[in-house]
Amino acid sequence: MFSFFSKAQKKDGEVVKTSKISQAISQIFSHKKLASEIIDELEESLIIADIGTEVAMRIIEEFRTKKFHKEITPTEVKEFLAIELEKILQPCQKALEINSIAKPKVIIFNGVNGAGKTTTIGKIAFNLKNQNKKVIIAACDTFRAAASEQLQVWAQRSDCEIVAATKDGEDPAAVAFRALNIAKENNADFLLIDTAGRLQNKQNLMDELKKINTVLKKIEPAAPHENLLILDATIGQNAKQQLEVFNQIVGITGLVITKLDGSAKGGILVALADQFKKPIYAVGMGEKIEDLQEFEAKSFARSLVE
Ligand SMILES: Nc1nc2c(ncn2[C@@H]2O[C@H](COP(=O)(O)OP(=O)(O)OP(=O)(O)O)[C@@H](O)[C@H]2O)c(=O)[nH]1
Ligand SMILES: [Mg+2]
Repeated sequence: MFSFFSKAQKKDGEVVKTSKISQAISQIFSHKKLASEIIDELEESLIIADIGTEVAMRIIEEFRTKKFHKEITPTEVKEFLAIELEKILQPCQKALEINSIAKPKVIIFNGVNGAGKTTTIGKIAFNLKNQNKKVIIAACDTFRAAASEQLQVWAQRSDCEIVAATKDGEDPAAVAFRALNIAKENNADFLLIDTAGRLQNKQNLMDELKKINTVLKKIEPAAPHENLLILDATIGQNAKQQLEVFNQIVGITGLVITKLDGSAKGGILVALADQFKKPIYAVGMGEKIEDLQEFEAKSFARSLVE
C-alpha cells in the first residue's frame, strides 16, 4: 500500500473553511421557528450547498423519522448531519494503491479546461519525488504552446523529467507513446500524463483521449493503470455530468477534487460519492505545490457542517 502522501502531510480536518450549511443552521435557530419550518430550511440549505436534491431529501426524511424533540440544539443538528454525510462519503476514502510490480505506473489526468490537471500533476510529482520515486511527466496537452511550458515549470519544481512534443501540435497519443517507452527504458516508477482540457460534449476531443489509452496498451496492455478525473469543486452540479461522460469514454478510476480552499461548495463531493462511489484520491486546497491533501471522509463531513 502506498499513497500520494508522505506521513507528514496527512493533516486532520483542514478542509472546507466556510460552509453554507453551518450558516443556515445558525440562522434557522436564531429565528426560533416551528419544527417543520426548521426542517424545510435545513433541506434547502443542503441543496444550496450542492449536496444534491435526492441526497438532501433522503437525509431530511431520516431526520423526520428520528422525531427529534422541539428543543433540539444546533449542535445536535450538526452532529446528526455530520454522521449522515460521513456515511455517504466513507466508501470514497481510498488511498491510491500502487502495485510495485507494475512499473511504470501509468496515470492519465483528464478533465475540462482549467479544472486543475497540470497543477495537480505538479503537486503529485512533488509528493512522489519526496518518497524517492522516479517520476516522468508526459506533456500531452499539445493544443496550446503555453501548456507544455507550464508543465515544465512544475517538473523543475519537483525535479522530474518531462517528455514533450517535438513539433507544434504533435498528436498527443504520439507523445504518450514515446513517453511510455522512455519511462520503461529509464525504469521509472510513475508516468504522469497531462492532457488538454476538453468539454465532455466535444466528441472529437473525447475520441483523442480514447486514442491515448489505446496506444499505451500497444506497449503495455495493463496501461493506463489509472484514469483520474480532475474536478473543480466550484462548478457545482455540473461535475456529475462531467464524471458521467468521461467515465463512459475512458473509465474513470478515481477523482481529485480541486479548489476546495475557501469554497463553500464542498457539498458536491457528497452528491458525487452518493451517485458514483468513485475513490477520491486527493483534494486540492490551493495553488502551491504542497496544497494537496488526502481525502478524509470524517473530517470532511464535519467541516461541511461546522
Ligand atoms: N485555489 C486553487 N486554485 C487551484 C487549485 N488547483 C488548481 N488551481 C488553479 O486553477 C487554475 C487552472 O489550473 P491548471 O492546473 O492550469 O488547470 P488545467 O486543468 O491544467 O487547465 P487546462 O490545461 O487549461 O485545461 C490555475 O490558476 C491554478 O493555479 C486548487 O486546489 N486551489
Ligand atoms: Mg493544463
